[in-house]
Amino acid sequence: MAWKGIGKRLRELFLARDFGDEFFDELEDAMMEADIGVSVATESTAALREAARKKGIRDRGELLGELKGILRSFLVAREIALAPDGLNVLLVVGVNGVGKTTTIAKLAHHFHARRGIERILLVAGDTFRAAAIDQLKVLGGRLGMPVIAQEPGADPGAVLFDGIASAVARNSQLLIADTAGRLHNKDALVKELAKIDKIVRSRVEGGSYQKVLVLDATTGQNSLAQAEVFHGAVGIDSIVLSKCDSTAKGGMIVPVSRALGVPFSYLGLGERLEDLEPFDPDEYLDALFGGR
Ligand SMILES: Nc1nc2c(ncn2[C@@H]2O[C@H](COP(=O)(O)OP(=O)(O)OP(=O)(O)O)[C@@H](O)[C@H]2O)c(=O)[nH]1
Ligand SMILES: [Mg+2]
Repeated sequence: MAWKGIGKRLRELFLARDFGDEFFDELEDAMMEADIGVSVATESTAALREAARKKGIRDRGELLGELKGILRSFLVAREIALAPDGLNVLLVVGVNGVGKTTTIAKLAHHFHARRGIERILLVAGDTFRAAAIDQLKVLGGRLGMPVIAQEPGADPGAVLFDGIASAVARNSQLLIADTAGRLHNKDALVKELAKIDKIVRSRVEGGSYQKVLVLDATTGQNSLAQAEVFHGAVGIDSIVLSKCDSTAKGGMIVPVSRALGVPFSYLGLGERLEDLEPFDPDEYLDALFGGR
């Protein structure tokens, strides 16, 4: 993880000898600058100030530990769990360009290489662009996994329907489906997702059905608005944050986690199949604050 910009400023801040008003104001500023958002920055600074006063904290290590503890309480982290029997379906959603298709390939690789899942099938539910279908086919070829697809412009609900039937026929353990991130407008996107969701729900028996939202770390605080739209439309079970290898500040994990209460499961750290890591909240806070 290479969160830029905040570690240095916060480290310098925590070198201060005097934890007065100026320190707390600057801390709040630094957190906002790191994309933590106004409400979490304000609230956690106030809680820290109160804790420092009550406990008489004068040591910067202790103060930093206290702040990490406050932020840690907002974070939800959990890897995606699969049912041992039956078909598990992951529907991957998110706005265009965030890294959905790349993340699908990384997830498929993760479940195969690290979690011992043998029979994985990919479904090209983004029928909006021909290139999206081709991209998934290429990735499927590289992974040695079947890809169920129809023609561009096909009804994504029908593609999912076929995909699930095919997965059941092949006794697949895991199906990962792509979806379009861009439609004519937001309402069309939400409507289509709701329709796909209904079809998948009615077809999944046993196993599990989970919706995975991909957010792009470089999007910053706007991620929260995106997450709320998707969570409101279909309900999100798990989040993957892509492009954490970029110059992103990374702070948005805190307000998104807190607002949705949905776990962050993995971080995307590059474009290769192996570039996916489980989200570790303590490691994340250490990286965000530049360690102790
Ligand atoms: N550096 C970096 N680049 C990434 C990562 N994940 C995805 N990308 C790149 O981001 C771009 C978009 O990725 P896609 O997977 O095509 O994104 P998408 O959400 O499927 O896009 P649409 O299908 O157009 O909605 C590609 O150039 C990817 O290689 C990541 O973790 N790190
Ligand atoms: Mg795509």
